[in-house]
Amino acid sequence: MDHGLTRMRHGFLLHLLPNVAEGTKLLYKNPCLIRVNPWSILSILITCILNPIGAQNTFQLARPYLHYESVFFERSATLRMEFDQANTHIHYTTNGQTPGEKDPVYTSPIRLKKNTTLKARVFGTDFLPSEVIEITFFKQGLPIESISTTLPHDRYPGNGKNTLIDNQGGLVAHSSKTWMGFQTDTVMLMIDLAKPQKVKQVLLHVLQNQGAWIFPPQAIEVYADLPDSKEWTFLGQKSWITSEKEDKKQCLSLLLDLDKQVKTKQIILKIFPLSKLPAWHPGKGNPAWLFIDEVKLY
Ligand SMILES: [Ca+2]
Repeated sequence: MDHGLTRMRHGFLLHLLPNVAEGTKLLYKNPCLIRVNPWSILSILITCILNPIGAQNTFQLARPYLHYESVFFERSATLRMEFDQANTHIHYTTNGQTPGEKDPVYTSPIRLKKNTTLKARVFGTDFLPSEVIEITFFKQGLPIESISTTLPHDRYPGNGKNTLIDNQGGLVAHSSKTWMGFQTDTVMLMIDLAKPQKVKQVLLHVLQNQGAWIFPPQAIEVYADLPDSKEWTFLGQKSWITSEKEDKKQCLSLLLDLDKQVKTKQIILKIFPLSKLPAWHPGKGNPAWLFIDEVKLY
């Protein structure tokens, strides 16, 4: 999967940003959980025999809890972080850098007022620092009046017709009502803006949980209703490989930058879910699920 920035064939830039990893409160029941694997256990035993005093720093701390209502917000969002173990500190950054011990220490809830990617990591005496947890928050885009969608699957209807424009979402649990789940060959989203606006970006927020057969889409096409055309104007498309193995359950932000701004009141997104699960997957050959929780125009 192409993380980062990819030049699109028809004039878009696409950012595929890993958003929420596994560290939400829903998934981390035990913040003090220590991660080890068989090789590290063997390593610890050898280290204990050779150097009993220095053995403890072989253990790695788990990542911190993140508490938030949604990664989407109108005016501001509040993020609370937690790690309940003595002699540990959460360090974080908002500049894209990997947090180190010289970066700010989390002491109280953080209020965010603009699009922000936050990275956090736990440090503690005698332990290896945790892995980095990363989350991106998104401010309200252009005011959307309504949205029509392909009917979602009966089991994952979301939370009503405004599910994709209600500023709720960003939870990794696919059972959350914030997700609309689709298992079909094409998903259409017709977005009506409150008034004609210059649109330069489209954001689609999706889930990746390969164990539950949920993959990002393999392609998106964008159309706009422009005043000088009687038909929908094709603005471009992007396709990419989404079938590579990824163990992490995470939200992904698909951000499409239009090269030129178009003024329109209606946008259609034609989204193509992954049609066949890859050969390495237990469900190989079957269609993948597509889970979407929010769409935004900027
Ligand atoms: Ca939503």
